[in-house]
Amino acid sequence: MARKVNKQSKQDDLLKDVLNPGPELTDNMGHAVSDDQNSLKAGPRGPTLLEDFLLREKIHHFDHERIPERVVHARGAAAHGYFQLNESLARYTSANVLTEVGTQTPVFVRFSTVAGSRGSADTARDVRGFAVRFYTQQGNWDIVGNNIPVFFIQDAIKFPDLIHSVKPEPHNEIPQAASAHDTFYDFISLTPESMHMLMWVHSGRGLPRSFSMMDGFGVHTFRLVNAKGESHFVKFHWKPLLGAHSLVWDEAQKIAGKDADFHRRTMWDTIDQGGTLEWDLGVQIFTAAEAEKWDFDVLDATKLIPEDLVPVRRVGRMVLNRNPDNYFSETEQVAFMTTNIVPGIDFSDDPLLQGRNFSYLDTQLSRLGSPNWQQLPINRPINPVSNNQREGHMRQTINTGRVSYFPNTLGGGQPAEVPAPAGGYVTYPEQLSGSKLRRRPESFADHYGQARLFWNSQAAIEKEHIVKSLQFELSKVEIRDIRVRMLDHLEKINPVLASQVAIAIGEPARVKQMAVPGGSADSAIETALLTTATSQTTASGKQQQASGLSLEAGQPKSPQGRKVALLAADGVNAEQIAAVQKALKSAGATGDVVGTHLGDLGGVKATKTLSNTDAVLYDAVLIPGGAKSIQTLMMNGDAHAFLAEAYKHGKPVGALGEGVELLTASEIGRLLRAVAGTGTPASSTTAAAPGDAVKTLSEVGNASLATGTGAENLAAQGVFVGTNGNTQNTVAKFVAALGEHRFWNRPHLGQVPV
Ligand code: HDE
Repeated sequence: MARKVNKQSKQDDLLKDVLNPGPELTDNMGHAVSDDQNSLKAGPRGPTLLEDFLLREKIHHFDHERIPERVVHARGAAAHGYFQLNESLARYTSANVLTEVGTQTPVFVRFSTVAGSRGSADTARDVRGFAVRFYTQQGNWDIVGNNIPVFFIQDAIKFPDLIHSVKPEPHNEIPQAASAHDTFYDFISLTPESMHMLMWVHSGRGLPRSFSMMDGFGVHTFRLVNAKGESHFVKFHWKPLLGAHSLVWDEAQKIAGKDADFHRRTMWDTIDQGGTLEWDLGVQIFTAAEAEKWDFDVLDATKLIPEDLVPVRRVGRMVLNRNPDNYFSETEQVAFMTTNIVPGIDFSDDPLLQGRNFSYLDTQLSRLGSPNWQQLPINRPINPVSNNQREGHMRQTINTGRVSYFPNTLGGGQPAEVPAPAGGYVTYPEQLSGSKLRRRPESFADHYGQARLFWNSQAAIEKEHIVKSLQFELSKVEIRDIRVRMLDHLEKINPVLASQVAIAIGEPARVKQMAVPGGSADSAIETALLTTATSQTTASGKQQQASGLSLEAGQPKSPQGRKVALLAADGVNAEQIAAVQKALKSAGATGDVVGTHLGDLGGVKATKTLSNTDAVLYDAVLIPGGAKSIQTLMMNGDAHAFLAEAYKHGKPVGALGEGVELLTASEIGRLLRAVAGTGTPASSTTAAAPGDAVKTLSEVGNASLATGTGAENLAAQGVFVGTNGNTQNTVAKFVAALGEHRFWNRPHLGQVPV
């Protein structure tokens, strides 16, 4: 049964079905077509004839080109790659894919949003699907996971309610791909078990920067079973090599309009240009006896196992390196199933997982229309399939012989059963007893402990983003009772959180002395309040904070995969652009020259324009020098807006030579002058007045900004200025800052008018 695989195996298998365009046009029955432009008519202006089989076949096929989109996770994109094991888990499992160090098992991975339909935008606030198919030697293994380690509900029977509530409302099909509406919060506010996941969705986790910058989780507890039949529990993790990083809400909404394909395009372009997306596979392995001691239940999918309780062991690496050849045949037709497991891996009794085990097989029939969907190229395993199943719609295989039953003698007793020692799948013989009943266990009863743990573990800026997100979403809920019910839950997580949200939606604060929300960015008082706002929790070994929950702590930092906009017009300093491009390339980042027009700007080619792209599509912006270029950009409102927006979203901003003048004159110039002159006035409330005369930043404090304290003050907040003699140093610092992702210590961000 088992077949040796290597990272090429699935591609070779798919190649059997790959069809390249031939030189001559035929219909589907192989008849050569002489005219594909005109239907058959009675006279050139007469009616079309029914006997036009070419017209009928072509339109018939077209009429049936769609299949039902996924009920959930309809919007997605996928890539091929491989998984390589670096540390054997033979002590725990007999699964070849987790015991054979060095084997490169082909994978196909699909990322998705949940709520939106197939044509919705990539950057909706939502949990992301993270479904991995391993084409192993022992058959397909799917980890059908998410980028958030917990789920909204504990029992599968609530899933249709959850999804109905978040989907567009049934009477008017509004809103698309958004949870900010009454039915969702009506359901959620009556389902306290969802509070933990709700906190995750409102954090940056609901707005990943890219697929390659998200964690992945198997969510449920699974079982590993070794060759001796011993069982351990396991949680699966995917840890991105680039670290987990997120967008901010204002940015995500704008990207949805500027480039609805933002995430799928980023993945496609990365791979198309020879790059990869990479994660480590991590496991948390523990025994049933250990699980007994914890004050949460490992069968409850609304709980995670803090990494401080069971460290995540990294055992292998997944690399995505090949784009699909055809979106429909591969990404749309791939049918993941939680029941695709291999010997050595088994289920736990998590009631959500148990329900999923029913659902995925069932859903494939309505999506793909036939019980033979397993024969589709993307779904079939690499190792041979051999059984007595026959017929059904669209059967692809031609099974020979007269025997399609077992036991038999006419077929020589084949295909024969495979005993466990030879690799046959055997379910772990868990001892079970109990009455049949519809009841939640007591151990599933705490709904707030881990929500508090998550809240406590967030940096102040992350708490601020959670507050802002809840303010936004609840302000869209029209029924007041629902809003107030939500505040009651939030108060149980943290009273300051509840109060900050309350004030913004016109309700009384739940604690005294609240700060008035500062609009799109927090006031210093608000930030200070949030920093100290923690809640006691007894959940999870009495820990008050846990590692791995914050995006601001312990994430790898790298300029790799980052995209920079270089703003330019005719006469831009071509040498500077070449130097910046070189530095970006060697750091694994890319730079687009964004011009006032496409094409030649004088030794430099613009590949984007100020009107066809936007700051939200980049990780940073840099203004190279060139007196003429700066003169033009100075008069260009889009260039000013570009800078202001990048600055407001915390992104690195750089200016070289004459480019510093543009930075100075831009909307953020006066804020920058305050920063340069006074250090880091994060807690200061005195910005330079709007009318302050600002000539150049280099006048600040009589210091040369390329080297002096003014420059240091700016650099600490992700702003890099370099005079013509000192651009090299500035470029190096700017490129390194890309790895910092965002600079939230900038004062007065609320004053930036974008
Ligand atoms: Fe799914 N889910 N789900 N789900 N799910 C589907 O299967 C379902 C759940 C997840 O890229 C569907 O083939 C039920 C949790 C991903 O193709 C459907 C329940 C988690 C994907 C379905 C859950 C997931 C799906 C729709 C509650 C994270 C996309 C089409 C018991 C661990 C896979 C399909 C892809 C897709 C049912 C809960 C992840 C309808 C009934 C929890 C990543 O069968």
